[in-house]
Amino acid sequence: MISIIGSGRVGTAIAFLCISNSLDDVLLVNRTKTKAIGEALDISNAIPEKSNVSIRGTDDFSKISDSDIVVVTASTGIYLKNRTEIMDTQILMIKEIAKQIKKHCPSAIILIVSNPLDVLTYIFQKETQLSRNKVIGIASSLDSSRFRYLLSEKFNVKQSQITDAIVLGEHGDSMVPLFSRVKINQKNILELITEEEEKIISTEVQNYWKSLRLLKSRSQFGIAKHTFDVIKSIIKNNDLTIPASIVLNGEYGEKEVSMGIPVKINRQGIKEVLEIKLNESEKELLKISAQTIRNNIKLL
Ligand code: LAC
Repeated sequence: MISIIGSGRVGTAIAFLCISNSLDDVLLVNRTKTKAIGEALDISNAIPEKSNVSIRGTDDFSKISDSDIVVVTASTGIYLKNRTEIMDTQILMIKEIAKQIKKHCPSAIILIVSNPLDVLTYIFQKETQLSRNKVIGIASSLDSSRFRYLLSEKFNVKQSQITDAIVLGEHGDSMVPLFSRVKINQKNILELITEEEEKIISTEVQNYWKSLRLLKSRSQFGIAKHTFDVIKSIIKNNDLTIPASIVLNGEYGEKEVSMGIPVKINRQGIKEVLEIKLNESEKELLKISAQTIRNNIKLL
C-alpha cells in the first residue's frame, strides 16, 4: 500500500497517477478527514476497469500501518520568497509525522516532498533513525527536468534532444545545474553557451517555482510525476537513476546534510549512491549548496 500524507494539489496528483496506473492501493491521510475522503471518492473513478487497486481517505494515522511506501507532501502554509520561510512549522509537522511512521510502519520506504525539502529529509532520517537508503527527498529530478525544458526552449529543440541535464544540491537558490555534462544532440553544451548565458539559465531554474507561483499559485504536476516515477521504480523493482536528496556519509566530501545527488533506486529504496565527475566550479558550488542546507539545519 502507498500512503500519502497530505491531500493537497501535489498529494492528490500523485494519488491520481498511482491509481490510474494501477500501481497499488492508496491511502490518503489528511488533517481534514472530509478532504481526504472526498479526494478518494473522486480518484476512485479513475481506477481502470480490470484493476484491483483501491483508494481510501482518512485522518487516522494508525491506518498507515501496512504501508510499503509513505509519501510526505503535507504543508503547514504558503511560502512566497523562499522555501525555508515556513521551516519552523514544517519541522514541527515532520517530527510528528516521523513519530507516527516510526510507530505504525517503520519498514516502509519514505519519500519526502514537503519543503524545505533537504532540511526535512535530513530531520526525518535523524528523528526516525531509519536507514538513509529508506528516506528519499524528491526534488532534484524535478529541478533537472526544468533545466532540460529551459535549455530546449533556449535552443529551440525537443526536450528529447537534451540529454544529461542534471541538477544537484539544494532544492533551493543554491542548486547546481551541471553544464559540464549536458548535451544537445550528443554535443557538449559548453561549446554553444557563454558563461553569462549559463548564469541566466541557472537563475531561471532556481526561480522556476516562482513563475508557477505567479501564474498558477504553485507547482503540482511536475513534482507529482517525478514522485510517481520513484514509487513505480520501487513497486516494479525497476532501477531508476535520478538525482534525489539523501543524507550523505562523505559522498562529494559532505556529511551531516541531505542534498540532491545521483542515486540508483529500486525495491530496496536507494540501491547505490553515484559519484559523478564535476568540474572545479561545480564542486565549489556544490560545497556552497551543502553548507547552505547545513546552515538552515543549524537554525533549528
Ligand atoms: C517546486 C516545489 C515542489 O519546486 O518545491 O515547485
